[in-house]
Amino acid sequence: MADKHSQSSSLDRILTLEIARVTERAAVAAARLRGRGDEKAADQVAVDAMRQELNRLPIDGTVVIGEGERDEAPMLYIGEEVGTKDGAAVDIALDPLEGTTICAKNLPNSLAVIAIAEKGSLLYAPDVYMEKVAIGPGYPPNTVALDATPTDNVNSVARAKGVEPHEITVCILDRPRHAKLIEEVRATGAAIRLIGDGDVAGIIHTTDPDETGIDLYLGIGGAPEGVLAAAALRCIGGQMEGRLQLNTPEKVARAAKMGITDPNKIYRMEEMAKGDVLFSATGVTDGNLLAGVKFARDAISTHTIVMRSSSKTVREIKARHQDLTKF
Ligand code: VTB
Ligand code: MG
Ligand code: MG
Repeated sequence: MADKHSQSSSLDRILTLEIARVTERAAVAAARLRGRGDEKAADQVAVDAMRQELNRLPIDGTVVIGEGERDEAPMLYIGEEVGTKDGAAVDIALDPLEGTTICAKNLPNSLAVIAIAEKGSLLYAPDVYMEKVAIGPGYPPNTVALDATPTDNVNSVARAKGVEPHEITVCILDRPRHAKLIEEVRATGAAIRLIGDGDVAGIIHTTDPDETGIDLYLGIGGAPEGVLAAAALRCIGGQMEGRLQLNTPEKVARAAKMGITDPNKIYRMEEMAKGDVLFSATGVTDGNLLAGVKFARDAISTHTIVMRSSSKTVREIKARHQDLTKF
């Protein structure tokens, strides 16, 4: 009965598959509002659907990375308890619709994402910005670092991959705050994939450069998204560092309330997501790794990646949902 997984972790192995349903449901709900220019509506239906499905899971869960504080987020707020309560005590990081603008414009790579981990294993990050660097698996340790310059990171990845810097592609969020970064990366000769939103996807894309064309992720995005991306990389393999952008006394104080004492700390991937972690992402719009939701007369199709850090199993689930009354 007790296999090596259930002995080494409080996370039930069955959850690894159950978790897929949670992001599938959120993705289908959001996909119905793709391309309608209404971010809020798409986000809201994804939140509703994810919450409903999450409350069916046999877990005693607490949202630690969610839609915001209780006052401003009616559902899936930080601190909200979810699940049926008869099951493992777990912490949950989620983003029912990562890339709301992408979804509203029906552009590539919006996702429904969730990570479930043993209690206390996810960084309780405030909703501030985080500077990030990430690469996929197969590189020697410390190939990239936040303390290194972007030029050094590009050159180091190129060297380790055995190619020239101009043969490397770096994914960066298209934001005015990245003007200097973009200029410096271009000066190395590397190509840049500028994305409008969706850095969880951008970071996951570094794990399969042959498929996505992306080798390295650099720049400043959301801290909640950073923890979610770290959870994903823990499962697939890769390297990542993150530094919270606590650039005002108010942010430093907010972070301190969440237990963060060193505002300049560089978090390694293993510090943002420790222990055993389950991760699931379902494509909402078509993307480089995951197909978006497809609607047909008699079925809805979804494409999901589910994974677990302790076993490093990565599964892709292409589902045909034929009982449409459920959606
Ligand atoms: C990024 C991006 C997200 O927030 O994390 C971004 O990947 C950071 O905030 O999809 P700004 O938009 O203010 O730059 C999102 O765009 C939305 O969660
Ligand atoms: Mg969200
Ligand atoms: Mg988001």
